[in-house]
Amino acid sequence: MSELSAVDTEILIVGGGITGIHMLYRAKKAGFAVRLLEAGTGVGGTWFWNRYPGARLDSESYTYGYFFDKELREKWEWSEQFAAQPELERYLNHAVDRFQLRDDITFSCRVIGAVFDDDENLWTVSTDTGLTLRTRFLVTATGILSVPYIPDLPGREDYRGEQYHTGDWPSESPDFRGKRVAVFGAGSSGVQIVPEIARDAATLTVYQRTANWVTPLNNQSISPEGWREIMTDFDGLHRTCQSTYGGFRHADATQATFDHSEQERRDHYERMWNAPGFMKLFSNYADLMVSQEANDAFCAFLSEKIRALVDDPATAEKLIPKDHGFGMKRPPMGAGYFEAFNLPHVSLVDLRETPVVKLTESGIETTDGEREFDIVVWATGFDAVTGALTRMGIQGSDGTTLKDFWEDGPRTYLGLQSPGFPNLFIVGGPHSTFGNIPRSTETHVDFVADLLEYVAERGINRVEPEPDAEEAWTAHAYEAAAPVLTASTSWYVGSNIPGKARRFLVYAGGVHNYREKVEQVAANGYEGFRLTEHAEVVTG
Ligand code: NA7
Repeated sequence: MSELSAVDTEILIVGGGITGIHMLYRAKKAGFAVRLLEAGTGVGGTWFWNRYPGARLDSESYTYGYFFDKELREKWEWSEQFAAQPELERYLNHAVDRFQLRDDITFSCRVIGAVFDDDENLWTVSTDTGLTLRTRFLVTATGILSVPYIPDLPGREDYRGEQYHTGDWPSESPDFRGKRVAVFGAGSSGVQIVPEIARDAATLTVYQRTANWVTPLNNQSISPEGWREIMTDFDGLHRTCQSTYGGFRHADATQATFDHSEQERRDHYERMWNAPGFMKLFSNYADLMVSQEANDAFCAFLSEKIRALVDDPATAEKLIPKDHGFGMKRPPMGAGYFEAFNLPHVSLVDLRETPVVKLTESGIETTDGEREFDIVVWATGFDAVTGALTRMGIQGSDGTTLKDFWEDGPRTYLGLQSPGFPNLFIVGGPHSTFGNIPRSTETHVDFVADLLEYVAERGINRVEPEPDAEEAWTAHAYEAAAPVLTASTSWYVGSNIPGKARRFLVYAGGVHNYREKVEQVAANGYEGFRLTEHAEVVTG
């Protein structure tokens, strides 16, 4: 690769999660001078910070892990269909060591500013350690769920007990034994942590604002025979994941809800209830997410299940969502969530009936009175998708910040670049497909790594999207979301963060279609990107 003067590194990657590590591997293999900056003390990203009890995948482990290296695939034997956080963290550390990437990572180093030099076509990146680096290309792999959000409830600073956010969990996990614990939030994190805390705590009170359609994850350990079967055709498994809407191994549904008789439908729903992970969303009926009537039919079935699982009918009714259908928010999957409410020391506070008045020194006061707690757990989500990027102090070629540029919602070409921010690539950010995240971000990593090799071979030192291409892709991203049934409150649309623009943040066109699209863009000489050698435009 070319020698560049006044540059500390050719490629600087921000974020050492599953995507950043993959990007580092590809960049290093291509021979670039590359460095990765990571805020944590270890690798893992989401799987480093979310180390709360019960944190677990709901994508099948072997379809979530890397496919790019045959030996890595075959030598790492996953113990469960849906691995728990510690196994994921071990796996990512294993990958880093196997490919000798650790020395290329600077840990405990958070990016706080990135300013583009329009004359030199370089980024100057500053960090909270005082380290400043000049780089030709800046690649962010900061994750879509990496900025924890704690609601600004009155009196939070008065509360004297312990408090933790699931997305920023201490390495020394708190001891819940004999403690009075409150949990806020009933998303995936709340649903995973509640049964774990219920096991140990003296009392557990769940503060629920919105009930969620929680379905069983149906996890299992993987037997040696099961593993041999998975190993027989890893390439086929990879192809399957890349050819489905959500990047999973589960076939996309083809039948419509009301093509089946009532009995057939019941049997099908029962199969879905007992199916692993996201099969119950993607292999359900094809009209589940576009027809309200179809969605209502599945929700009626799920409501019956909740009523059967929860002993107290009044509690069961509170746990049944009334304001959105299945899949319209990210559906949590768990084990023993509803059952936890049958335990005598576990109770539910419905914040719609009795809202929080304030936190006090010793607990939480709602309109129903005060309860005292030793520990409060915030499972209250993240400033999702754009949060990490708009906080990074990114300033483009004319001084505009990315935060301002995206004030009314993200604007991107292919989710990868925004005009005015040359040489900045976002891998796994807004307008990126969702579902089985690594299957979505591997497309980004492959595309960006290929593009960087392409430009390096041609002496091109500036890559940015054509404004028309950005406009068309942004419009397309919003159009693709239009037919999909979505809850009005969800991180999908940014509504969980006060003041955030309400825009559909991810790309609803499907992992398979997205991959086809970017392959076509590359085959057409990276159409939509303006590639510049010094001051002169050479292609685009
Ligand atoms: P989520 O899915 O964003 O869930 C956050 C939860 O916190 C949700 O139930 C919220 O209720 C609740 N919340 C937020 N603010 C409040 C206040 N002020 N009071 C009470 N409850 C509140 O985050 P998770 O960490 O569970 O999951 C994030 C992703 O990780 C998940 O989608 C998977 O991809 C993995 P609301 O529904 O907004 O009323």
